[in-house]
Amino acid sequence: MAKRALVTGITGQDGSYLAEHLLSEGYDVWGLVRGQANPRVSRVRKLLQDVQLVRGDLLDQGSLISAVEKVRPDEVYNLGAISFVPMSWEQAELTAEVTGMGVLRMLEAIRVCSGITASRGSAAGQIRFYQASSSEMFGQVRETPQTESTPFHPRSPYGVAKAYGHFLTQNYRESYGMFAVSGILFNHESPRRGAEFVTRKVTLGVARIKLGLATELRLGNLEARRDWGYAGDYVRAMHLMLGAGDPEDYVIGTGRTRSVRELVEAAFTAAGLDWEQHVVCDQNLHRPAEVDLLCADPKKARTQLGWEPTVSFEELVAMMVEADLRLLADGHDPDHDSSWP
Ligand code: NAP
Ligand code: G4F
Repeated sequence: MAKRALVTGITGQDGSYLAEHLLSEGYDVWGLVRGQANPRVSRVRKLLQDVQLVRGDLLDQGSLISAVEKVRPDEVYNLGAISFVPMSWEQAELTAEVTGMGVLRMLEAIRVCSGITASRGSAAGQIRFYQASSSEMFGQVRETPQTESTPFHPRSPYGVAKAYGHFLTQNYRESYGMFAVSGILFNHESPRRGAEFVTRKVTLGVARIKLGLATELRLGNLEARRDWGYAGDYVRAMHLMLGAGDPEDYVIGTGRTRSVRELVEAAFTAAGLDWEQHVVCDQNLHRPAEVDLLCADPKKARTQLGWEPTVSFEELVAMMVEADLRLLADGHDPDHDSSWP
């Protein structure tokens, strides 16, 4: 019988790539969708026609229990979150509820539906759980590159909420013997990335300038460094983690770090433009507290899971610029609020 996966965050970047990957592996894929008239649901229906949808919200414990009861999944991937770091300062409580407490609610839904108690641990055939942890938890980094044992020093309410979800996942593994793991994923991008994140903001900005739809691009801190990879590669790692013999946490990244300035140079160059003629640095787009440097050490994932990234930084940037040039040339321009840093 086909394995069944339940994915929260199905309308997001990673949800779409993960669903495609699991479908290609022969899974029955169910996506959790929220809201009464969520406009992103119709996009999922078009893009992922073989995914079945179930209603639920990470803010609503009962809805998660109902979803797990209905789907009876073999695997749950918890990708749902308020995932944009600047929003977490403006709506810190909502971020704590969705990105942090949402993990507790999902784990509890699995525990209750599986009949797991402190005295009666989980049996074979248990539901396997993946938590989308983040390199934002490392924050003000204590060492470089960052590994599974690097201490956390989160710099945003988002990072703090992710650290809570991370430790809770570990705790449910230790307390109840659940197969519950976290992937500590570094930044990963694609043509499906939200327009508010810096890579997509830059590639959309480049495409608008190239097509004569804009003349400048306003950005914040150009010196921050990130370890950027391709989302399609990273969802394979999520699946490998749930297929492993033992439940363990893994760092997933490329092991190379670039500055926002290098990203900007690469994207403008890919379109034959000179970035210095168009990029405006705007102090209002700087964050209250910055994560200056992220760089993964993905050795454990390489040696234990056989995971390797396949798309280089240059290929990723070129792929995103080309996709946005095509998108805009076809008359589509994803809305974005340029006042977000
Ligand atoms: P994304 O595109 O922002 O997607 C976030 C998803 O969360 C959306 O599907 C959204 O659904 C859903 N969501 C928001 N509030 C919800 C709620 N109350 N109940 C249920 N679902 C809710 O994020 P992504 O880039 O795909 O990232 C996936 C996960 O990985 C997130 O948890 C993110 O924090 C984490 N992560 C991402 C990266 C990265 O570089 N992309 C790195 C490390 C970790 P709606 O459409 O209904 O809003
Ligand atoms: O693209 P960003 O908004 O991503 P950030 O904050 O690193 O978070 C992403 O990666 C995390 C993993 O480390 C995920 F957990 C999280 O959910 C999300 O996917 O910003 C990247 C860097 C920052 O240092 C920011 O200050 O780019 C800098 N930046 C400079 N100008 C900008 C801008 N970021 C945005 N969004 N917009 C700007 O104008």
